[in-house]
Amino acid sequence: MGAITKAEIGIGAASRANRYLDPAAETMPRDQLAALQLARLRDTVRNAYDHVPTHRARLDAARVRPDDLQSLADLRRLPFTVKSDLRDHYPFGMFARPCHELARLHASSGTTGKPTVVGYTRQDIDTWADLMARSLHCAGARQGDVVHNAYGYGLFTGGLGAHYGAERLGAVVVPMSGGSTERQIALIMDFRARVLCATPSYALAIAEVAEAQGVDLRASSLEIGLFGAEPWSQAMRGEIEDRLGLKAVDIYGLSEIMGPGVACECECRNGLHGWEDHFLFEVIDPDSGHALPEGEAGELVITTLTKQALPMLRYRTRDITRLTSAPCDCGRTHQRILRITGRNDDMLIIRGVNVYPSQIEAVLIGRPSIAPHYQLVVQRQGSLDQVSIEVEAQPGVPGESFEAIAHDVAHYIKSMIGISTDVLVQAPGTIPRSQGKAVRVRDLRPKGP
Ligand code: DLL
Repeated sequence: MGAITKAEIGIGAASRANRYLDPAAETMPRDQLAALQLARLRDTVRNAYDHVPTHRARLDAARVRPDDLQSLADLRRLPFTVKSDLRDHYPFGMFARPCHELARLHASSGTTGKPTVVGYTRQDIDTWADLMARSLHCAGARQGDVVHNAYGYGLFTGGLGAHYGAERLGAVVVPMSGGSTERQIALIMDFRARVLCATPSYALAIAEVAEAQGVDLRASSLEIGLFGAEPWSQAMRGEIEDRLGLKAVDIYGLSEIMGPGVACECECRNGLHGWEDHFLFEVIDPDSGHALPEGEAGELVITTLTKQALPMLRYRTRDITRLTSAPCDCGRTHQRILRITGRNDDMLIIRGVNVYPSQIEAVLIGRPSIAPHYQLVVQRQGSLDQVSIEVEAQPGVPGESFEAIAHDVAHYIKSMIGISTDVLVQAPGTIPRSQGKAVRVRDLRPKGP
């Protein structure tokens, strides 16, 4: 097959010019947006109060009735919801609709105990498809594009979420799922995909396999990647863009709230627009639970505004980020969530210093002789946590130099983040590659109190 230039891929120039998929919603003046949010918040609280006993009991305890909400500031009177609420009421106890009225269930396999189950009515699926289409469009995908979807299909929301959104956009979906990386590469080339949907770690695994096969994906039809489902650093973005020759766009979501498409970057790539006509976003201090002023880093809390089956009141995501409502050059009026630096659960406290894996990633990527694959191994030595970092040498780097590289990396981490770590440099290919969410931390500390 002859080489195709990116300009030859069949997308109408006219449709490229359409910046917004839903201009009225995406550029809604903020006062109108606030009025819409308040009306929808009242409906959501009513739905939760009338149909979910746990919400009703908590709202009663907080002395809040659905009709009491006078302004959006009253949001702070609502009780929080946490992940364990879903587990404690497994499988359907937090649903506001009986199971037979649902169209779909998804679930995430928790590391401990019962999975978290989420449900959707037909209308919820429809809204999700709209928001995912909006996100894809916001990232630069257009009607007629071939969208290669390497998010896992099944109970994980990534695969079907991106699938329905791409179909709603009018794109041509390749429902690939994760795995069979060689085949993925062949199909990206043969079907001339313009858009790749994958976790950032799997995108890198695709790049690596392509390079080993002698396939230059940088010269392929790929132009845009929608990467999310796990934290990734700006350095990782650069690495992926260099090796895949595309524009890497950050997309965020979580199954408890909907799935992918809760927020997405636009062409400015300076934070992810959170779709405020369907969700309310807050950032709180994770210890005190108090709302933080805009711009301060804390735990992201999300309230759904249109979900029927699983209304969520002030859901504590455990994701750490900041919000800004400063105007964006793209013209969208929706707030931006800045890059998620990590999850509260992933935060390591190393000799008193709080560290997220993504901070270490940002330091590792781009170091000479080091490949962008790593794992942090946490162990307990006496009463102290000890972190060792396993990294891989780039192919072709001689084994004799591993120790010197390790020394250099440890020194660099110490100077950039301020923590002392043991670094172990291993041969290329040693660290397991992900086909979905990468496992960055191996926690070998004893479990329990
Ligand atoms: O990961 C949904 C998704 C699929 C998002 C595909 C984006 C793309 P869960 O499996 O429920 O849902 O995991 C949600 O993943 O709370 C974050 O900790 C993390 N996460 C998701 N997107 C990002 C992102 C999907 N862009 C959890 N950056 C969330 C950092 C992310 N972390």
